[in-house]
This record gives sequence, structure tokens and C-alpha cells, in this order.
Amino acid sequence: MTMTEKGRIRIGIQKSGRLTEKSLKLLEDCGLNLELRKDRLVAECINFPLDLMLLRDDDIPDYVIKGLCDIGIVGENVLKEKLLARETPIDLPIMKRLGYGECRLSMAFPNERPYIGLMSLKGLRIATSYPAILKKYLKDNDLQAEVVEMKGSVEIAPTLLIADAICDLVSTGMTLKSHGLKEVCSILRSEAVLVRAPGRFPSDKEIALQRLLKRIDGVKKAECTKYVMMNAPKSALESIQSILPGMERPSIMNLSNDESRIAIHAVCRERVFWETMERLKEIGASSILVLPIEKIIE
Ligand code: PRT
Ligand code: ZN
Repeated sequence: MTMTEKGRIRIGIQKSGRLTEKSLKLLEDCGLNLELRKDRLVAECINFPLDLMLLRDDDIPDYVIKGLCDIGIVGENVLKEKLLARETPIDLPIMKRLGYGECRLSMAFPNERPYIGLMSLKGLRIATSYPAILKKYLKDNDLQAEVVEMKGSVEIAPTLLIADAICDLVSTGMTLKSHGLKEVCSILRSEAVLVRAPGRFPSDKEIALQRLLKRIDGVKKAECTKYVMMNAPKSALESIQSILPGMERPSIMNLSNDESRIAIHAVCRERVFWETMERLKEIGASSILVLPIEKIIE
């Protein structure tokens, strides 16, 4: 039983940071109308039984564990670190992987330090903001090394001679590069995930949560699904299906002024790249349109 208001889901998301915009967009795409006000940390949804709580990402796992929030959206890296750092182990089930905020927690060495494999980590001082994950990794791999905890700006540790190597989040790799560091191995892949509080919810809250999860599925599915339309020679239908394997049961229509050509409309379960459209054109397709789909319920 959680402490939040009966029947209304309270969701914790990052107040301001890399996950904020996409988390809000996801909720909006789910049809939730949120009344956000700059000076308030709580926002009500007026058309769904949900309240939003804006938090520092580091606080989200704890709020969910304590039942101050029923669910939360947080990077897997933060979730894992907070869970591993606890004295009393607890599991927060991941309800959904959300596909944004992707990054990896990686070891990086100064360019001039050779790396020949995990044994190169032995005996080093490694700076990180993720001490619990790093310590577990070292232990699991039977490596002795010193973990130097830093709250931020980990990438400058080798220059300051505070550490020999670092273990930090990487997405494009530009930050490492501009600090004369090279990525040598990844220890965790991460993305934003939706977690729920342990224990049972009252049934009306559980029903609302399941509705929200279904809507999230619909939004995610729609993101990688397109509606494709084109005209093509009748004889090209089979080749078109092999070029667009994600195309499902297309609707075929006759064209009023051309007996040899047909119009094809179909939902396509894969991304449609420019190269694919060029190949369709080569086999005689014309007026190829690729349209986004907003929502899907099946
Ligand atoms: O204020 P608050 O505590 O809420 O925010 P924060 O500053 O702790 O977190 P924030 O907003 O920076 O990141 C939130 C989450 O975004 C992280 O926990 C990750 O799950 C995810 N994420 C995705 C990233 C990155 N990509 C990322 N590149 N978080 C941080 N970075 C940093 C990284 O630490 C390094 O400094 O970006 C730099 C590297 O980026 P590249 O592109 O140069 O490799
Ligand atoms: Zn943080």
C-alpha cells in the first residue's frame, strides 16, 4: 500500500535535465493533459488519474521505494547505482524500457595509457560517480582497484592526477575525446526506464497504471511504424513486399486512369529509409508517401 492519494498514480520524473523533455513528451503523447507551473514541483493531470512530481533524478528511486511516488522514470544507471548502494537489498521492477536517454557507463583511459584487456584495470585509481556499480563490476571480475568517488566533472580527474582512469557515462564520446581520454570498455548499457513501487496497489490505481502502460506501448509502437502509400506497376507487388518486409497486408486499389498500375497503402512496422524509397522508385513505384502514425491500439 503506498502513501499517495488513493486511486491517483503519482509519477516521479526528472525536474530539469536530459530526461525531462522526453519524459513529458511521452506523457503528453499518452494523451495526458498536465498543468505544469514553473514554481511548483507537483502537477495534476486533468484528464487522467495521475499526478506528476518533479524531482532530481538521483532521488527518484528512493521516492519510489518509499512509496512517495507509485512509479518513476529514471535512467537505468541511476536506478542500478541506488539499488546497489543500499544496505538492505530491494528490487524495483522495471515495467517498461522507454528507448530514450540512451548511454553507456564506460571505462576510459588517458590516450597515452595502454589498454590490453580487463587486467589493465588492476591496481589503478578509477574516478567515478557510480561507485557501487563500479565496485561490483571490479569484484565480479576479480580485479583489485581503488575507486575514487566524484560527484561530477569526472573526466578531469586524470589531468588533476586524482585518478589514473575514469568510469563515466558516455553517449557520443565527444566529452572523452576533448579531454584526451579513450573509451576502453563498457560496463553498463542504459536508457530511461519506468519503475514501480514494491507491493500491491489498490485496484483502481492498478487499473489506471495498466491503462497508462498500454498507452505507452501504443506510443512506442507508433514511433517505429509508418503508413506507406505509393503507386506501382501491378507486376511489382511482390518485389515491393520484399523491399519492405515490415509491410503488413497492404490495401491494393485500382487506379482509375491506368490499368497496369495500382495504388498500395500499408502499415509498415519498420523504419523506411531514403535508400528503401530509392529502391522502390527503381522498380517503378511513384508518388511514394511515408506518413507518421500517432497512436496504435490493437
Ligand atoms: O539535476 P539532476 O540530478 O536531476 O540531473 P543530473 O545532472 O544528475 O543528470 P542529467 O540530466 O545530466 O542526466 C540524466 C540521465 O540522462 C542520466 O542519468 C543518464 O541516464 C542519461 N544520459 C544519457 C546521460 C547522458 N546520456 C550523458 N551523455 N547523462 C549524462 N551524460 C553526460 C556524461 O556524464 C558526460 O559528462 O554527458 C557527458 C558525455 O556525453 P558525450 O555525448 O560527450 O559522450
Ligand atoms: Zn542527478
